[in-house]
Amino acid sequence: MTTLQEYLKECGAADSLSALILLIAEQAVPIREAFISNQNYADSKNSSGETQAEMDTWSDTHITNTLAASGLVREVASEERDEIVHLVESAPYSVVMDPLDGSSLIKVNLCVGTIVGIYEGSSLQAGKNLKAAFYMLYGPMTTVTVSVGKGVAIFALDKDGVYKMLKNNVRIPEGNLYGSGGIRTEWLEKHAKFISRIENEGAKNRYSGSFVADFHQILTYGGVYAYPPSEKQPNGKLRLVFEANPIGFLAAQAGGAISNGVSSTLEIVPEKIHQRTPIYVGSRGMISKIESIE
Ligand code: AFP
Repeated sequence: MTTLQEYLKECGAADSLSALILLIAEQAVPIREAFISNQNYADSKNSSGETQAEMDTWSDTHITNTLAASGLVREVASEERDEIVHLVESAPYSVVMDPLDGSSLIKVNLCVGTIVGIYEGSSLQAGKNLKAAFYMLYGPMTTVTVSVGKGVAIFALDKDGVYKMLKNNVRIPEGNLYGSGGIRTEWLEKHAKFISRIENEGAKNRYSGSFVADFHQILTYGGVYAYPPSEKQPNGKLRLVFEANPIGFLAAQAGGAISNGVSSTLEIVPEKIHQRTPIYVGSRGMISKIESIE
């Protein structure tokens, strides 16, 4: 079975990029071990004003320290920090990350993950410029879903600590699942129309509260994950840099798409690190439908 390391080589990824991906992917082991002693919320808020879980700050510190020691990273932009962390100025890569996505689900032992994007140069670039994007999922298995611009592949961590390929050339089927964030009574007309249209066409609702896990389901079965805008949150809840861009890159590499409801978020050059965006990500048919509604 092809290992993650072999796959990256076959894709022609630069040795330094492969080393960085493997280094971050290896951190799934200590992150998983830390769940048991970091079950609670911390007394802190992140830059978006959300209460941080102990695992948010633990994973953020752990991965940032690991990146600092690697010598491969120029900047780290993390959902859990106000500012970009500047490391080695001459280093080739910048890392954007949500170190622990879906952290409200830790207490209930549902699936959460780590989302990562890697750019050459600085961290505030359009998502279409990503050199690599991947996420680790801490579910029944520990998996890595990765793209270095040559399609998408999924690997599972075995008992010897090696990521072995589960699936190559992953394609998002058109599918019929949807998961939408926000409160139904606060949905704007466009989003409400979209959801009722796809429900009338037979779409079934599945939403957990962990973007990365919900996206993985859409990647596998097809459909759409949405976090829409509302009057109170005109840009929705999710973040362009840490969440939309890496996941959108993976979706596009799997034949799907990401949109803010009007056009692709992968084209947007971020103006600030914690910029939010409405998100619709999934199969191409679903994304065309939301974009076609006035
Ligand atoms: P964090 O756990 O990293 O704060 O992210 C949670 C999240 O951004 C995303 O993973 C979920 O899909 C979404 O928020 C859930 O939001 P609601 O609780 O409003 O449904």
